[in-house]
This record gives sequence, structure tokens and C-alpha cells, in this order.
Amino acid sequence: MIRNLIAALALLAPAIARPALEKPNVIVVLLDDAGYGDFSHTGNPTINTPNLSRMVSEGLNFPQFYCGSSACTASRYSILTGRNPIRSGFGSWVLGPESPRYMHPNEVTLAEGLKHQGYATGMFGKWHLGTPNAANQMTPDTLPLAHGFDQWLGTNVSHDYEHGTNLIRSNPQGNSPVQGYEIIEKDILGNVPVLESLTKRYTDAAIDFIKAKKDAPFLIYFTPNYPHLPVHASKDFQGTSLRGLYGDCIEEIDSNLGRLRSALEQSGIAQNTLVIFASDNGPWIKYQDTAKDAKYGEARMLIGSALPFRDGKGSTWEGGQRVPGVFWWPGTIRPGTVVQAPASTMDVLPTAFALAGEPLPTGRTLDGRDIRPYFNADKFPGTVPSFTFAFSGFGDNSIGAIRRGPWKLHTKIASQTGNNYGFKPTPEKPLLFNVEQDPGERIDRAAEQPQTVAELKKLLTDYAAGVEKEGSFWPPLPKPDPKAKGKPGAKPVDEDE
Ligand SMILES: [Ca+2]
Repeated sequence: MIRNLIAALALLAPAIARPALEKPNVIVVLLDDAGYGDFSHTGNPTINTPNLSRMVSEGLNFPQFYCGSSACTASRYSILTGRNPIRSGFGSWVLGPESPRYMHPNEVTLAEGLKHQGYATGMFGKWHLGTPNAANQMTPDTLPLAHGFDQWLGTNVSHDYEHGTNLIRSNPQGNSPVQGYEIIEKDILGNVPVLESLTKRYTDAAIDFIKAKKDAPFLIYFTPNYPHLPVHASKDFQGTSLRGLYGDCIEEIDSNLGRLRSALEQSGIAQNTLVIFASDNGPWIKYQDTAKDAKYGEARMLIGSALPFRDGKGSTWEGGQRVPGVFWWPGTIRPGTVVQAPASTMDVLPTAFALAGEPLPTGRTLDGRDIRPYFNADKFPGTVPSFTFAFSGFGDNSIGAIRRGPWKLHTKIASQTGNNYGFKPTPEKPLLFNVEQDPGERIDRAAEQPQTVAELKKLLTDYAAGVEKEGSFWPPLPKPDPKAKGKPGAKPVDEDE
């Protein structure tokens, strides 16, 4: 009787919270194709994102924040490995449902490192780093559980493939498409009820995960499918935003951000949790003038804004890779912190590993940095290494531009719009912009800054040579052969990005 009473009391007693800096929980929220200018805190006049604004006012805002690539797969490789996607060996910036390649098992991911430190690891949302298919012998190495995640609910690729986009969850008893998984819905592109349910469905699962894992450290990688085309919002949010369906979709994500926050607060672990918010690339402005599209509808109304930056998804202009970068950790990051120095999603892994006590992986180059001193210089003394950033905005992940300090040098330009804005750089005659004084990259300074041009040309050449020398975990691909459809070395067969 007494023993039962003590046991019952023990259940009622609140768990003793661990110190805030001891293996903090990490939640990474990564939107798909949202632009820099799509949020209240970046000045959008008709999209209301109060929950993100609250994270900004209570946490840290990086106005100069970059994602790892201007396309989905390559960017997701970067945030999960801390490495530039030119190191991936994918041979393409997007891996469709038929692509043979996937995240190589030798890569060390954010989830693997934190799992090694005892974290529970959950993923909720789009993966896009491999699909089991005939070209890779249906290997389960293509999917999240092979890369450090304990559980997953989400889609293997973007939701706009005619065939091969499936809503999948991990299930130890499941065997579709491979052992350990269960396909919940197949080919979801035309399945509007499922598409409208995704954002809330992922959040519900993430909240269940928070409640179940609150007494020990955890990682949540939360990757909504939106606002990638086709854009959807649930019935509760349709027609609620001044911006139309695109705004409804973003506001639904913002509202669910608030639900995640409430779950942390109700579980008493907000002070033990670092939340990071970013987008995987800029808005898909290739469709900004498309009045009617079979898959995407009136796409021109459903494209976000990269302003004040030029271009968007799929380009080496700043609009391809400038995204919101918000970090929230109450009690550790001081409210209202603004760090004007540049940072990127590649910094997430080295920073999270340092917080968890996990050594950095060896035998490979990491491009990201430990940026903890930006959070709070008293709690994390030290200096952050200087920022050098290579832009790999091409289908083959090759480098077209490099930034150091305020200067950005372009040797070739990628844009899905077909517009070069009047510029024609070459490796011999590159463009040079001061992207702090001229964020829209309008005024070429190359002629008046020959010394800077020479230094950045050398930096780019040396960086590319270093990548070439190190290689990737995948063998080199043969030269593209348009006839070799679906085989390694083939031109990517999937246009979806
Ligand atoms: Ca994307």
C-alpha cells in the first residue's frame, strides 16, 4: 500500500529539469521554398507570422543567413551534414523518386551525432535525400532511419511528382516500400485531403514526440512540404490571410510553430530547447509569371518573395540562398539579439554537436562553424571563425560564386528565369558585388577592386581544387549521357526541384 502510494506520488512529481546547457534539445524547422521576404519580421505587409516574430523578439535574428544550396536536396544535405553540397557526390541538386543516389552511409548526419550522445531523434516532414527504387536495388540506406533518425513521418520527395511521392511513416512491423516503413498514402500529388493535412499532421506527430521524450534530450527535424508548389492549406486556414492561399499556407506553418512552442512550455522544457528556423532555398520565381499550370494552378499568385534580394530558387544570386535565420533558446539566447555577421544552415551541425558534446566527424571537410558565441558570449566564450561561403547553384552542384566578408564574386550565373539581368561573368572576367552595401547585387565593383577580385578568384579556385582533391564518398559520375535515362550519369529525369 505504502509502496504503491510512493510510486503514485513519484508519478505526480515534476521531473527534475536538467541544467539548460546540458545536452539541450534541438528543433530544426526547415521550410520548403519560402523566401526571405515572406514573414512579418522581414517586412511582409500581408503575411502575418506572429509566432515567428515572437521567436525573433525573444531570441536571435540573423538578417544575413544562408541556406546551403538554392535547391531542395542539396540544401537538405547541407543542413544535415554541415557540408557544402558540392561534396555530396549526388551529381545533381535534386534526387527524384527514380534517382539511384542518396545520402551516402559514410556521411555523419546531425541525427547520427546527437543519437550517439543519447538523444531521441524524430523527423517530421519531407526527406528528399533518397528513395528506394530499382536503380539502387531498393536499399533502405536511402531513407531517414539509416541516417540517425529513430522515427519518421513524411514524404520521400517533394509532393509534386506525378508518381513516386509517398507519405510514409517508420513502423518496425512495416514492409513498404522497405522493411521498417509503412506507406500511408501513395502518389499524393492529386490527393487534396492528404495535401491539406500535411502541416498539421507533422505538427501533431512532433508534439506527441515532445511529450513522450521530454525527460531526456531529443532532436526534432521538422520539414513542412510547403510553400513548395502546389501550395495547400488546411480548411481552418483557407481564406484567412490577406495574401491569399500562399499567405494562408505560411500562416498555418506559423500557427503550428506556436503549437510546438506551447508543447515545450507545457512540458517545462522550453529553457532546455534550442529552436532553429530557416528555409531550404529561396522562392521558386521560375513560376512567378505562370498564370495557369496543370500541376500548380495559378502559380504566379503562389510564389514567395526574396526581396530585397535578386532572383530566387535555383540561382546563384542572393535570392536563391538568403533565407530567414532565427534561433530561440529562452534563458540562454538573450531577447532581441541581432547578429549582423553572416551565418548559414551549415553551421547547425557543428554548433549542435558542440552543445551535445559530440566530437566533429573526422576524415572529411566540414564547411560549417560552431556559432555558439553568437548565442551568448558570456555563456559561450570564444570567437566564431570568419565566414567564407561557396555558392553551388547549378544542377551539377558546381561552384559559381564565393563570398568572403562583404564581397561576393560571380564567375558564372545560374538562374531558372533565363534572365541574366545584363551581366555576363566568366572565370576570367568575374563580377564583384558588395552584398552588404548593395544587397540587390546591382553594381559591379570588379573594375575598381582588382585586389579583391584576385583574392576571391584564388579563394574560389583553391576551394574548388580542394573539393576535387578530397572527392566524395560516392565514386565519380561518368560524363552526362542523355540516352542513359535513370542510370548513374544520366541527366536528371525529374524536373521537379
Ligand atoms: Ca526547396
